[in-house]
Amino acid sequence: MQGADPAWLPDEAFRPIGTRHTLIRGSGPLVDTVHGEVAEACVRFGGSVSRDGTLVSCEPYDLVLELTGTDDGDCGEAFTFERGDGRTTVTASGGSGLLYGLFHVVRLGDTAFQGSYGREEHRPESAVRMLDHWDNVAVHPVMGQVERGYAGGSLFWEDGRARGELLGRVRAYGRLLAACGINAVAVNNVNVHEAEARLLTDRIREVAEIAGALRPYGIRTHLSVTFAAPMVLGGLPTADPLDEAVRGWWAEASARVYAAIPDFGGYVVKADSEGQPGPFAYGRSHADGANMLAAVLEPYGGTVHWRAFVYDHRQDWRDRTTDRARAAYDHFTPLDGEFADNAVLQVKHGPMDFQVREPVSPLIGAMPGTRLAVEVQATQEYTGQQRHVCWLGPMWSEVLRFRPHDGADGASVGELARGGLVAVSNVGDDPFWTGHPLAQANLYTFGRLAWQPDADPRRILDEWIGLTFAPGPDDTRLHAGLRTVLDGSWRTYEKYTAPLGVGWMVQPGHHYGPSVDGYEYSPWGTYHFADRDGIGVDRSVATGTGYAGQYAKAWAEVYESPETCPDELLLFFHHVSYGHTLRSGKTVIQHMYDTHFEGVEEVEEAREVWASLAGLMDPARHARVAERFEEQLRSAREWRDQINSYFLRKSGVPDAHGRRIY
Ligand code: GCW
Repeated sequence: MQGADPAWLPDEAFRPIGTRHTLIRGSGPLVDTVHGEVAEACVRFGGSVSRDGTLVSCEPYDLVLELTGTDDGDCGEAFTFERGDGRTTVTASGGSGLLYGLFHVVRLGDTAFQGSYGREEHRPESAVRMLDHWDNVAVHPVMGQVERGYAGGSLFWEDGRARGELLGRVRAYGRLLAACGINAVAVNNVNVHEAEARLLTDRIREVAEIAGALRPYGIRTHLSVTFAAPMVLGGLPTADPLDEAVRGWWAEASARVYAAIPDFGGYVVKADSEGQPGPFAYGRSHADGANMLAAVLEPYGGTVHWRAFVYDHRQDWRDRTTDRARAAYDHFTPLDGEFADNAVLQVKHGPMDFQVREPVSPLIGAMPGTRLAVEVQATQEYTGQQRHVCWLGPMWSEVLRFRPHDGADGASVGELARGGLVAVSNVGDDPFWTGHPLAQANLYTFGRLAWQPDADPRRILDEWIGLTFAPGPDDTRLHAGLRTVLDGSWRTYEKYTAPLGVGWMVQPGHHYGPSVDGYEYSPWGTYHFADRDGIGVDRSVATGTGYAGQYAKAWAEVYESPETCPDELLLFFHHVSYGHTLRSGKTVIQHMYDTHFEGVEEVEEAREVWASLAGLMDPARHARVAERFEEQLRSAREWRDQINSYFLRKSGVPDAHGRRIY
């Protein structure tokens, strides 16, 4: 798309294919997409492409892309890859598989055409690899066009309408997503306001247009709906999920949705959460609510993604017995086994809300009879809002590799997420897609980890760098520089913002910048309990909220005691004195001072490294990041000085190194 950054699909990435001779066998819509990609590369670079053996060149083919089944737009996402006798061959039984195979060849570049490879089989670990857009159709008075969006306006919606004129951009988005393995997109915010509610009914045509732009890249479209739809759209007196008229209304609405979008993916529902309507109002359970929607979607092969983000957002900060971290587990584990097969319970990866550091949600692994999807946040609400560099690959990878059950043999989170992996999208109508150009790495990494949750995130980062920064004379220096800037950036961010598992020390409302007590006396259940002696939340079973006991035995024991709890989560699980000695040997307060100074130093260094890369890439991209580094550094210093000053004043303990604290 003209004007938009090519991200990880620059023209150059297609040179190895575009200079060669390719044969494509099979037919169908996704095979057409594959053919279009190869043909365009050949026009650009002088190679050739034939279909179904119609030889246009007597030269042998370098690449054969062959569909062995039918391209009916359904599943079939696996592909094989091999190379022998000077020919590279990709086969797939479904159109999506062939498309993923093509992008595999793109990622390998010239090496796909060198040497020989035995037959490799590639298939995604997780069948649903989804992005949720928190995009509003009408500009919301507080949240704007995109809730928690840091990349400009919405790709899909503008001022109350679908962006018809920009559907080319949506198609380009679908192409980028397919190239990293994503196959589902929910196109509107889970907080469903008035205009957005109507997408389900009289505005379904607009959703169908978006679906039409994403379909050629194997992406199914999903919609967030309000649980109160039968009332707000259908004029019924109730939205009780067990009421026949309510069920009938949903069945009819869904029939019309599928008439407009035959491959529609299903509904995403945020119910009884932060003020959204839900089944509680009728004395019904979340399983009742989810199953009613699952039943109406079932005949069409649709899925309901039911979010588990249910907690009391009006709690009294004086009440120390209520612990928000417990909420999802307490609400949902009693319902295990009750959810329909096509009802997926979508769980945030941590028990709170996408903080810089949280333990893995104890719900994951505690509901063996339920299909769970795990949700992460690519949009950087609490991780620098795409003004700070913060590559989240290592965090997500830690979560996905975590084994909730006792013993090393238990399944990992990646394996337990049978209902798929979901990220809140970080994309908007910004020319770089993600505001901060380096935030593209988060989107790419999510897709690749969703495909293979145990993949090494650093290899994915290298892959992203290799694709995005087209070959140049000084590649090694450029790539090394990019790796330095990105690799440790999440830990750097953690250092200056969120010590030892304390979250929420952010400005209320918009969540950018420090405010140590911003959420301390609020109704949101988000406290650090710092006083003159110590800090942290006692979530032990023995003396605290009992949250640690929600984990399987081995982890419950680890988290129960400050002696065994990992340092990085100490203050999430325990209230300790400032003089408490960490496993690292430092005191809590000295750790706080040190990490805040280090964090800022690391930003200064990264900024220098970035400056040294000028001239090695597109100047606009370099300039955009350089400008964001200025803000990151300013903000990191502010964090350092506010956090250090606050805790020096609270504790009265001076910095062992006598550095300047205010
Ligand atoms: O992180 C919080 C955000 C809300 C969001 C909510 C959710 C869409 O601050 O903006 O609402 O989570 O996940 O539903």
